[in-house]
Amino acid sequence: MKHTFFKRVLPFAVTAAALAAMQSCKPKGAQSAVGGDAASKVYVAPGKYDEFYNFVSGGFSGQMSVYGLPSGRLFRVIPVFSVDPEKGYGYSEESKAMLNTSTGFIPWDDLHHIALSTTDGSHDGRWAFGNANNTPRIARVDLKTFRTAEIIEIPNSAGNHSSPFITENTEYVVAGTRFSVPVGDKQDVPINTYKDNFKGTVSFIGVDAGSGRMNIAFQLLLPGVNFDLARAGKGKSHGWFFFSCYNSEKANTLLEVNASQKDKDFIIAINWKKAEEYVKAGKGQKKAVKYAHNVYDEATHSATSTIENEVIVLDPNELPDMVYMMPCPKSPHGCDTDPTGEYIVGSGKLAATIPVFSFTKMQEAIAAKNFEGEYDGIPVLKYDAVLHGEVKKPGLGPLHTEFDANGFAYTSFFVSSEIVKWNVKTLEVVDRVPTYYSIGHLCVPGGPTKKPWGKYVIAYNKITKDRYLPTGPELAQSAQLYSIDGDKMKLLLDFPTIGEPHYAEAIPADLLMKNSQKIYKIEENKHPHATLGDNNAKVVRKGNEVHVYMTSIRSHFTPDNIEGVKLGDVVYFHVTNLEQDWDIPHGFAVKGANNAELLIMPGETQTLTWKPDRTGVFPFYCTDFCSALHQEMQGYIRVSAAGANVPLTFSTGKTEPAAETK
Ligand code: RUQ
Ligand code: CUA
Repeated sequence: MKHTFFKRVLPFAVTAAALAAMQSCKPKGAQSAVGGDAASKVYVAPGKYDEFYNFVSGGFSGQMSVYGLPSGRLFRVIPVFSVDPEKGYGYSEESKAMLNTSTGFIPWDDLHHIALSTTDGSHDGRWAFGNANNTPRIARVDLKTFRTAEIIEIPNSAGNHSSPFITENTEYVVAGTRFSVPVGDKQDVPINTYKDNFKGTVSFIGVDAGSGRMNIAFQLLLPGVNFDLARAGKGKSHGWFFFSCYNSEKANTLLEVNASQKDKDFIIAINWKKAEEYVKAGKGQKKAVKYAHNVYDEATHSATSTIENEVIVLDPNELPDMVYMMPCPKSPHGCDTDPTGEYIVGSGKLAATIPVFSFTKMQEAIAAKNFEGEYDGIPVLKYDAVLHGEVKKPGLGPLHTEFDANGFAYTSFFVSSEIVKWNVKTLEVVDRVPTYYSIGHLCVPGGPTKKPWGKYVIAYNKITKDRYLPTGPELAQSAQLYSIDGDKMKLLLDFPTIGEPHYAEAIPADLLMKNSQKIYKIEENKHPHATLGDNNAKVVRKGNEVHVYMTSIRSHFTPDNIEGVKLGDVVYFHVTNLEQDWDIPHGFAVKGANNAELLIMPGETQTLTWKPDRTGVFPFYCTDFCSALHQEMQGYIRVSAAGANVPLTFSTGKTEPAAETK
């Protein structure tokens, strides 16, 4: 049970039956789930392509993984917030800066949610965003290269959970703080002064329409609650953003009890167009902060990290008509807007119903000032005035909702382990299927967009007890694929996933395939230590640094014999892969190095640093099976004593003895 709220839900599960279901983790009918034609529905014949890419959060692995649907085959793990020895990410000198933060290099984080970029509310296939939950950050992955292109840290935030949801044209990705914290100059305060000193923030991170470059456009200073999830308005509600929050009790201890006192928490509605106006009019306050902004440059194949010092903060207590609160039962997780943008669904983990709010009614209630009061100076709209209606008796522990193109919603139920399909207008439940077990998020391809692609709903489960071969105390994390083509949902496939899958998105394959990058052009390689051709390979000493300008091409390194390195030297292997063929990376590793290998794409340059700690001759080799002579792709580097007078030499294909060695 990886997810913290499991613990929180437990004592409050509404009925005894629910408790029983949770403890056994086994809904009825567990065995009878798969229909006879399921296999053919997920069979992708050898050599054929899948229909969708599924981008799945890797949870506490810190990465994003990419599966094909309907087959469930794993295609790639994209390193984002954690080092990845398979690809050298976080180990190569070029990539280290990607993991820099205001507190230095951090090799790990916890990625919960994915957002695929959209234009006019529909997937455009350009970028995937992910959140770092522990040290607040947002990453942008380039879907041409399936590589992390940028990471920006979020100041005044702690536990960046309510993130990275996006607006209709990817104007902004947002970051809502899970933990409220002391904000401003006074940070060192007693924890039990929470109610006075702790604040929540949400940040709007602008995304440049051309380059994708992120910048923190502004932050809103909000009450000290816990922000959970969010969705942008779309269509008629474009210009608004909706955030679910819990702990409106503002508890600072034993939240499982103390943050579950009130019947209702809130969905916070933010008019971000209004916020933009305030920023333009100079109404925001510039606050001193410190955060890292890391960018990977495709021309130099290198990341740089810049520490930024300022953020613009807007205070809704001083700037009216920007923030409203809608009461929402009880500790809402999901906060989802339907494809039309009219309906906002709050999934309260401890609630017995699913409230569906109407954007039109919300606008009317705001115009009529139909408020039931204030919360920290922010107007609270009357529940009945903004409610479209409630889905009655839907299940236990509603968590997250997605939509198809036909007016139906699909809600995951963590406690009762099921997906429930209901009609968004009439609020009638029309179908339900069990999940195995304890589903968290779910995903309908295009489900959060204006144009759902539909066809499947995928469950991302917390527990797989008895579904897979046992693998010791921890079992595989898992997803399940259901068809939603007909009136009834049908289970088609279980497939294991990496890390803990939280949220995921799926996008039609043809939107990405055609753009996929095959090589880095060697003539465009602007890496300062690139070696553009075998003839330019060399070894250069600079004080106690030895720079090896090395090339790799099937199936040798140039140079492959290096002498004259001395103890106390630091050796930099700058390896340029000269290949210009798709899918021909070379690897590089040297014996005794205290980091991982390099994996160098065609046309790319990457650097491995090595500080030898003893004298001798050390082999290096290519780690990626690149040709029939891959096993021959190797070399030696000799390390002599600090005072030795072995000259610096390098060669490839030379058999005569090197310069004398004393
Ligand atoms: S969440 S179900 Cu942190 Cu959205 Cu996990
Ligand atoms: Cu190059 Cu193996």
